[in-house]
Amino acid sequence: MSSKLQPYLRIRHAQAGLSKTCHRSLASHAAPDRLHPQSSKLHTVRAFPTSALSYHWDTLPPTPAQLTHASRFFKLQPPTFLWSAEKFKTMDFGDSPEVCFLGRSNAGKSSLLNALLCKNIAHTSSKPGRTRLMNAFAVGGSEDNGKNRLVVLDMPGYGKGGRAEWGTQIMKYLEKRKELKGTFLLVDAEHGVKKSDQQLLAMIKDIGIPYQVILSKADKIVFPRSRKPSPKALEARLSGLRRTMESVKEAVQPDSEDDGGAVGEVIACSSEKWIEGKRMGIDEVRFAMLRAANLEYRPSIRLTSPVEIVPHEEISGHG
Ligand SMILES: Nc1nc2c(ncn2[C@@H]2O[C@H](COP(=O)(O)OP(=O)(O)OP(=O)(O)O)[C@@H](O)[C@H]2O)c(=O)[nH]1
Ligand SMILES: [Mg+2]
Repeated sequence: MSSKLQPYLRIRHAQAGLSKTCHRSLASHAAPDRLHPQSSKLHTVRAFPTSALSYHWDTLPPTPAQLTHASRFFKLQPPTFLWSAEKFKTMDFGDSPEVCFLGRSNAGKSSLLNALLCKNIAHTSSKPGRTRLMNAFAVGGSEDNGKNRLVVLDMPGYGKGGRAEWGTQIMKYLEKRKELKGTFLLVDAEHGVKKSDQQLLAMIKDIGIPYQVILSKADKIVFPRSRKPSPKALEARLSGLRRTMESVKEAVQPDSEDDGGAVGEVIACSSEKWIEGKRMGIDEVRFAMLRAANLEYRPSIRLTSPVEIVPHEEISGHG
């Protein structure tokens, strides 16, 4: 073989293989989605570009395998209600990873939680101020030692319908809770980031905890009427959604140096609208929650025998 074509590195006796390492064992089947599209009055839309529902400026979008794993994680075991607390000091002790949902009253936090957990477990209302306590739910079952795999908190909202005392307790939680791995700030896609959201973002940045914005009720932008839109109308609506996502980036992380805990992506979702058998953006939010808690599926390449690095001289016969 011509020495010019010789590789500089040669792998001897190595059989490279892909091994999929799951962080959690999964049964071969997922529990059926209890809130199935058939119960929804809205239509299913075909050939929808789901990648348009998120904007990643600093992260990689999840792979199909990661989305499947996230979906199964949430469906494998039924979620359970753990506790409600009015004040930070009355919260139950926790040693499981936690993520929480924050946002203005009526932003859709409790509805999103129900969609993520496939169960109407959190109270919702068309009137702002429905959730008055900090409510914790366990997702994904428990470890062998009985520890919950993931705990999700639904919080009272701020802004119209909210109360100052709720804000005080939420801030205490954000500042002091050791198990908090990620904060998801829900922003209504129709209204965008409001002043009260900006104030909360400034406080979260100050505390230095990881956070990410989720655009809720994206169906209202993309499918304002339940009818299937024409391709042109759909394109215009997705462009509108993209502009909203770009404005979120500006509010969250105007330049990539200024991260302060920001996860460099925005996900748009809907708790009500189904596309091709899935709720809009829900698996993507599930993945983001697992990633915050270090529970996401990470495929890894495993070499079954060690790699030997051979010097160039030895390969070309000059050694
Ligand atoms: N179209 C649409 N409506 C939604 C969606 N999510 C929630 N809603 C509606 O928005 C209203 C408020 O929803 P909630 O989930 O109670 O909002 P919340 O943020 O928990 O509100 P508070 O508990 O008051 O802070 C309800 O009427 C929901 O039906 C969505 O994805 N699409
Ligand atoms: Mg609520």
